[in-house]
Amino acid sequence: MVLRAAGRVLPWLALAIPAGSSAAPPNAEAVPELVVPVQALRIADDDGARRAAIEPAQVARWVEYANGVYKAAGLRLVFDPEHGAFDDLRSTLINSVMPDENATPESFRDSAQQIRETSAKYPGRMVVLFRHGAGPNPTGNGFSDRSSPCVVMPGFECTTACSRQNIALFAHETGHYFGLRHTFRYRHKTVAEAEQHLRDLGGDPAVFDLDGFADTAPDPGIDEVGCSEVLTVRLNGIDLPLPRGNVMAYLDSPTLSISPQQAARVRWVARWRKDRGMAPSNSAPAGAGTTVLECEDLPWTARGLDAKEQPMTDFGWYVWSGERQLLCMADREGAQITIRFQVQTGGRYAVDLYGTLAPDFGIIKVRLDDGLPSAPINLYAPDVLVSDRIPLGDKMLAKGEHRLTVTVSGQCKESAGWRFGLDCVKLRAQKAK
Ligand SMILES: [Ca+2]
Ligand SMILES: [Ca+2]
Ligand SMILES: [Zn+2]
Repeated sequence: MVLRAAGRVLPWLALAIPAGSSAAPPNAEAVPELVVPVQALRIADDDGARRAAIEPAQVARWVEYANGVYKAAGLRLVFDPEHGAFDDLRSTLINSVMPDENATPESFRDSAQQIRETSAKYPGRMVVLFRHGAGPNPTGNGFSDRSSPCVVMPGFECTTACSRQNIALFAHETGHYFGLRHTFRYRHKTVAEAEQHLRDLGGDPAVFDLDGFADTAPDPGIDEVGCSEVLTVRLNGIDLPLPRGNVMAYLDSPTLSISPQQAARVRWVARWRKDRGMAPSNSAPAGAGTTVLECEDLPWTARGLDAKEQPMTDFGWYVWSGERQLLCMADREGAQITIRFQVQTGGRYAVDLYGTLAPDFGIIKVRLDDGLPSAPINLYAPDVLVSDRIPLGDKMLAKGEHRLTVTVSGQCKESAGWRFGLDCVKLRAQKAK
């Protein structure tokens, strides 16, 4: 018996073959609209061969379908090929990128870098890369993730679900891009396989839940019922309703939608993306004259908290600087940490802090040397995300040692804790005035 851990956190690489077709249900509640422009790029190899089989009208159909699904989140994607939103790009590297469960940050490095550089050319837009795939035959799958700078898609007619063109694929990948996980944690071929696995896991169907949302049923992820109309499966005598009709399941349905909790998450992550140019990152390449100080590598002293270096590759690849942060495990207001760093060349610098947002993170204030504390910085997010650039202002920094003191100053009502994460500080040398 092979159990494929499809829900394993593989940032960027949430493989998707969802089923479904037709229109989405009407919007129930009125929420202020979040408008996101889509930038489509049709990829071919460096020599122009193996061009992805996608036309602007097909992108428009995928976008229209996704808009039906995400109307419940107040999200509207706008695709305007008449004004540059559809472009061609030659890159064998991007054209060949495929999700692979054996992928590692190292094996993905070159593709990730080129994908991020490409996406960065379209700030404020949701970049969608249509590529051919790794082999001579076109791929049918797509992928994205909340930490990804873009959505990666196949050609329109190259992807099928339940023997039909997969009109829901883009809506599904858009869900990943805006922070949604699958409804299932594992994939099973048959009901019997899921039954056995559930027994092995102790019998509580809650183990099948991946997304943490109470309003999406814990999905046993059974392939053999995907293209059926089965609404409930019985596992070890327990009747499990399937989340058929949910865009983040792999279950065929004439209509697809999102739950209220999914809608709230999409909205939150869409806001987070929009506020940061759509592709937030703590690890964008530093230009000349910029010094990157990794917080996890600097000496520190603390009062009222302990801190440790934390690898961040479980939460996203190539978005945290150095792929690690300094996790500060504060459990109360007033706890603080002081990080010391050296300035090699005295002068005026724009000082930027890059940190982490998480469900149990608090509100911090940051002080450089003996200066005034910053305005409160809220590090809460419903999922683990990068902060992107937090400007601390222009400062005169003399050659020698300096201190950055971070104090917990509060907690927003949604947060489950007082912790915080510091990724890096970037010092951008400013011209003398
Ligand atoms: Ca759930
Ligand atoms: Ca770091
Ligand atoms: Zn997926």
